[in-house]
Amino acid sequence: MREFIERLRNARSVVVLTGSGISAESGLPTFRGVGGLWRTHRVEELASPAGFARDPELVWTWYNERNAAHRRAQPNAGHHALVALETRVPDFTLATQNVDSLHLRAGTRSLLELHGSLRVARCTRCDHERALDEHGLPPSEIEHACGGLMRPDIVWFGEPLPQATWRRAVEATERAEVILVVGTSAVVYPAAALATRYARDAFVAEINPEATAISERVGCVLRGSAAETLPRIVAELDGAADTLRV
Ligand code: BV8
Repeated sequence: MREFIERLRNARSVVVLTGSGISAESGLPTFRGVGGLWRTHRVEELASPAGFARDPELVWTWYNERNAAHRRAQPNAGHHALVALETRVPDFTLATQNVDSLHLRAGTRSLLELHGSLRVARCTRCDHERALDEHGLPPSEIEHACGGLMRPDIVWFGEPLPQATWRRAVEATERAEVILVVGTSAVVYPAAALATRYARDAFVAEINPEATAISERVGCVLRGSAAETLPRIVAELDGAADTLRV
């Protein structure tokens, strides 16, 4: 832990990669939590072009429920600690896999939403976009006038990440001296590669109450929750915290 704090204190370039675990303490279920199921459906099936083509209404029911939960949720101390960290690091980038907009609402400025967000629906045919409010998209509006279907503006399994966003994430990672991985099981690619393949000679630390697919490969594992651990890291940076347990 001490080495991590020292490296973070002296780092010019820092990348933080977050997953759904950072929003757990905002009351949002993690992506594979509850056995990776929503009702009787596997989340990987619903979050795919084939799942949407098979039953667009079912997929919108799932996303409308998640979208409403996102709007009810508040950013937690972990999201706010990353906003504080951003003010202390000259070259800071937060790459999130989450589509819940909580980093944006917390005030993170240098944010890359690798998998998009639920703020917008987009037509599969003409790319017409419309903003989504807390009610999401009613079934009657799934069919667009052009004959296409309105879909959530997010990245599904089997779809490429937005090129420019991904490129910026890789470039930030390749120049980073410290990479902090928070609240992800690190099984989804290419996002997880930011903490391994693209991490070059960065010092990688992980915050997670459980072991993940990359725990054996990182320089420092902080077994704990995001909402507890991140504020203590910022306090330690400011020289205020007592020594952090490993
Ligand atoms: C693509 C949006 C190619 C939708 C999501 C190798 C290389 C490239 C691709 C692949 C590859 N191997 C496999 C693939 C295919 C696939 C993939 O990775 N599959 C996995 C399942 C094996 N990848 C893709 O399909 C990607 N596309 O590669 O395209 C291509 C290229 C060119 C042309 C055509 C195609 C697209 C992947 C994006 C999918 N969309 N989200 C939606 O949200 O509905 S991914 C989804 O998973 C979410 O974004 C989620 O954030 C993300 C990662 O999951 P986690 O966040 O980690 O959630 P999980 O529940 O797993 O873990 C939560 C963690 O939090 C746990 O560790 C837990 O312990 C921890 N935790 C709990 N409480 C707390 C906590 N941590 C801290 N504090 C707490 N309190």
